[in-house]
Formats: sequence, C-alpha cells, structure tokens
Amino acid sequence: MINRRQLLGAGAAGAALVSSQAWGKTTNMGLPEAAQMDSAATAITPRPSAGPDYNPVVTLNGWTLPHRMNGGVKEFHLVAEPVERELADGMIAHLWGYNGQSTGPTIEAVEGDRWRIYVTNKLPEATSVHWHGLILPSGMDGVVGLSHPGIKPGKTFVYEFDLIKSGTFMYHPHADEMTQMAMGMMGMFVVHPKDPTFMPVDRDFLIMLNAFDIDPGTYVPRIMTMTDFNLWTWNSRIFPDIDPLVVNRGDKVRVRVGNLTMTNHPIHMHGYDFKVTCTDGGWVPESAQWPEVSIDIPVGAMRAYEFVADHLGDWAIHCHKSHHTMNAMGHDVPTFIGVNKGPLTQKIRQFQPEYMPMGTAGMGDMGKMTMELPDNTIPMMNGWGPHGPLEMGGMFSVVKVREGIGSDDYSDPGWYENPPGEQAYEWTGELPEFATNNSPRTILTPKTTSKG
Ligand SMILES: [Cu+2]
Repeated sequence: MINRRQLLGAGAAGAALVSSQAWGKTTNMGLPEAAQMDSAATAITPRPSAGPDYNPVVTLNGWTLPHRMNGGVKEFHLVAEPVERELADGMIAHLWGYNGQSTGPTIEAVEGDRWRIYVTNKLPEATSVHWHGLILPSGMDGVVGLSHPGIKPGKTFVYEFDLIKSGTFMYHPHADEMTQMAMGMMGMFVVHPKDPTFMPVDRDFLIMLNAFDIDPGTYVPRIMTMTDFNLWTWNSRIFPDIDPLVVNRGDKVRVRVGNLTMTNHPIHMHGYDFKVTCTDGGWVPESAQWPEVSIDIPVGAMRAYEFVADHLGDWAIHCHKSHHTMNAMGHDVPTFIGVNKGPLTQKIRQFQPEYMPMGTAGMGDMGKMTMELPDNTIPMMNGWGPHGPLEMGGMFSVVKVREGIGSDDYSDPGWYENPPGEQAYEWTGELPEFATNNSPRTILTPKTTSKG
C-alpha cells in the first residue's frame, strides 16, 4: 500500500506526489517504486503510524522520500535524473537531481534501522551517492573508484547498512562532483533518535544551502563557476518563493541547515537568540552550547540550532552575506553613488527613451523597479512585504510566529500586524537636537557622578 504519510503529506500541502502504482507487501517485493515529486511546494509528513515514533522534519519547498518495510529492512528508491526545478515563480532551471526535484528528497529513518536504498542512474554519466556524516561500512561510502565502481547510466546499485547514529546528515554524488553538485544533486538525511524523548522539538525545519550560476535568460547552470555564483538558494529555491517557517508561539523549534555550496554562509535570524544543538558530527552536549544570533555554516557541514518561539512577529532569517540575499545580478557594475547622471540621462534618452539611470542613490530602488528582463529571469530583489518592497532575494525567508497555529499547520498566516505602539513610525514634529562628530578620534564619555 502507499504509506499513509505519503498520501497525507502530498495532500496536506497541495503538492502532487506522482505515484503510478501502489506498493503491495505481497504482490511486489521487487524494486521499490520510485516516488516522484512534480512540485516545489513544502510537503508536510505526518508522524509515523507504525514503528518507532518521531517528529518528521519539514523540508522547506521539499519533501520526504517514501519508504516501505521489507522483512524488517526500511527500503527506499532514489533515482538520479535530469529535472526541471522551479527556482521561483517565473524561473525554471534545468538541473540534475533526484526523483523529479533538486534538491533531492529528504531521507528520514530512525536510529537502529537497517536500511537499504536502490539508486538508479538516469543521468548521461556515471554517478554514486556518498552518505555524508553517517557511520557506515567503507564499501558503502559512495566514493567512485574508492568505495565501489561508478553507477553507469541505466544501472541500479544498492546501498545497505545499519543506521547506528542519530543526527542530521547529507547525501550527494562523489562522482564528477564538480559537475553533479553544480547541477543540483544533493539532499539531506535525517536519522531520528530511537528514544523519542531525546532532544524533542515541536517543529523541525530543514534547509539545504545551495547555489547556481545561471545566466539571465538561460536554463542550465554554468558548471565551471568556482565562487561567483549568481543564484543563492535554499533547497534550490530563491526568495520571495522560499516558504516561511510557520511556528506556533511557545513551540520548541529546530532549524537544521546544511551547506553544499562553495562558500560559508552566516545564517542570521532576527528576534531571537539560539543555540547550536547538533552538527553533522552529532549532538552537542548542553554544557558545550552557547547563545548566538548568527551561525556560520561552513562548506560541507551542517549546523542545527534550537530556540523557544516566545516572540510573536515576522522575523527575517537570512544569510548575512549581503550578496547572497540577491537574485541574479552582475558583479561588474560600476558604482554610481554621488554621481549626477541627470545631463547624461537626457543625452542617452535621445537614443534610448526607456533608459533608466540606476545606482546614484544606492540600489534600493531596484526593489520596486519594473525593468524588462530576459525570459526565465526574475528581478534581483523582488520580495514585497506589508510595507513595501523588501529589497531582498536569494537566501532569505521569514519566521512567522503566531498564537494558535495548529501543530500540523504550516500554511502561511499572512503578515504580522504589529500591536499599537510596537512599530516604528514617521516623526513629523520638531526634530530634537542631535550630536555630530567629524573626528576619527576616540571620544571618551565622562563618567556620570550622581544618579539623576
Ligand atoms: Cu550566504
């Protein structure tokens, strides 16, 4: 039978899990069916109805790979193949991924499980899957030529071992890695603790940081790019089309962030401080945790952090590298701040009437500009909030903390309405005196001697 979580998961978020035939315990114990996903909507996986209990993760704009039980072994089927991924409304990328999407589906299992995964290669070149961070037999490690021969096009390999450690891991090819990862082949692997009372949370979000270099107007990433990527994505998705992290007030929340890009990403969340509780090496003991508001996610690493959602509101969560909260942009544009382009604009408009001068007062106006763009390209910062353009793109989303959100509800509650007295406002009265300083010297503030 199609497992219940698969059906519910597909229905709950309106995502379509394309499934051609039901799995039969008695009728078909051959190759497990390869589930396919044709949507970039967040699919919510309900708690398991059989086996050890755990709280499934929520992969933003992603889904969890269904499995079946076969004689006590948890079986999955991963298909490496060319996919079309909607990076945002109005932009499709032609990528390589797994089971219809990039990033690949999240794999979820439980500590102590024996698991088996069939990996079918529908790519034009050999591949493999490396299980990043898992403790496993050497021959199951997925390094082509070292662990096993490459999985040639059209072939299926099986990986099988015991999951002896809980935590957050990743998977990706270890075969022509530069190409295959630049094309979007990666996913996350969560092994839940056997003991459901160990480090429990109410909401458990999952983000894979990835990046592409896709020229405006084109569809296929440039695979030779080393650092100057132009699309910084979470689960192969860019803001404003990364789903919000919807949270009920008082929830204990975990956010697991993996990084398979070519650079580090300082992930910053507003409104809260939080503690790193897990890396891809394992759980962090409480005595070793300290508070942070930004955590750097190194290349090829995972950091999970936790907080209690006490503060209502809409809180930005983003990479703190400001170029990573932009969509496709050129990096060789000259700086025009302070330049008077007025006379020049008039001259250019004689030949090109639609010419728009940009950048003389900063680039913020780009957020509301409507320029003609090549096909299949979205503006570099086009998210809109309740008070105007957010002037953000790329690696950005919003943590939405509200009262009375149901435990299975991840639907967008809309924008937060700030209570009276809790929102910055324009001052139109007389301006108070303000201090100014034109010296680069350290100015000591005199100590106050008496309490006023
Ligand atoms: Cu970044």
